[in-house]
Amino acid sequence: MSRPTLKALIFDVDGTLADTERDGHRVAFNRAFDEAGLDWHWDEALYGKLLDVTGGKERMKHYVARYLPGLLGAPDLAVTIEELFRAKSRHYVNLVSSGALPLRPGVAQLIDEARQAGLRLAIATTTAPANVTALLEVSLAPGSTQWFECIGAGDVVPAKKPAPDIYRWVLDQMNLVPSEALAIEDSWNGLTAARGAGLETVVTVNRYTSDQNFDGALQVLESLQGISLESLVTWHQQRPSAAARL
Ligand code: XBP
Ligand code: MG
Repeated sequence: MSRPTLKALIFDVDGTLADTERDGHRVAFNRAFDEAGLDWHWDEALYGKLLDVTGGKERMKHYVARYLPGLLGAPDLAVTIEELFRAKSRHYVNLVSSGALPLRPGVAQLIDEARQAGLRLAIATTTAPANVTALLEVSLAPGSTQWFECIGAGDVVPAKKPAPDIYRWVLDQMNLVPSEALAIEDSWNGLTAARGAGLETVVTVNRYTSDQNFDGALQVLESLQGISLESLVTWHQQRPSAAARL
């Protein structure tokens, strides 16, 4: 039986394309809290713990439940979180637009190589769509949003990573089976989501995720610097599930 060709790369955004968590989302959350007159502050260490929960609204709800349980019964908590989320998203887009969040090393080169080779590109992320567009347009290239055939982002599926739903949604939109694509992720939550959808996954760690468990990843890398498309194709062909079918 012939091995399925790699047809598509599906990229996570936060922590994978850029170090957006520490220098972007965290800063934007804190600006939203300040603006609202709240004394909440998420330092780097606390934010690392909060990253266990994906999704900004979900992360704030988790923070209240874990650290401020007295507020849980407040009748306007859901509204407050929605307002904070809107403010945080505005601050995040402003930060990205100022050029504060460059892509991680090797990302632009790999995307360029994949485009030249005719691979299909997609995004699977839990962050809001406007955040993805801002990062691509400012930190990758103007117009680069169009390079991605499918952008799965935010609340398009209710269950966020580590649930596999966002990857399943992207595969469905692109009419691909999992063996035809490769996911690129940075975290346990992301790896678990991608593997749950049947995708082989290359992990590129960052400071927040380097100690996480990446059992089941095809490769675990420090970054994508110097990683060629040919390497990805080779790893994809050699994946254990492909060997089992030969
Ligand atoms: C990204 C996230 C998101 C961002 C914030 O995870 O967990 O919650 O931190 O995004 P992944 P929003 O890289 O696995 O997609 O505030 O826009 O939800
Ligand atoms: Mg990520």
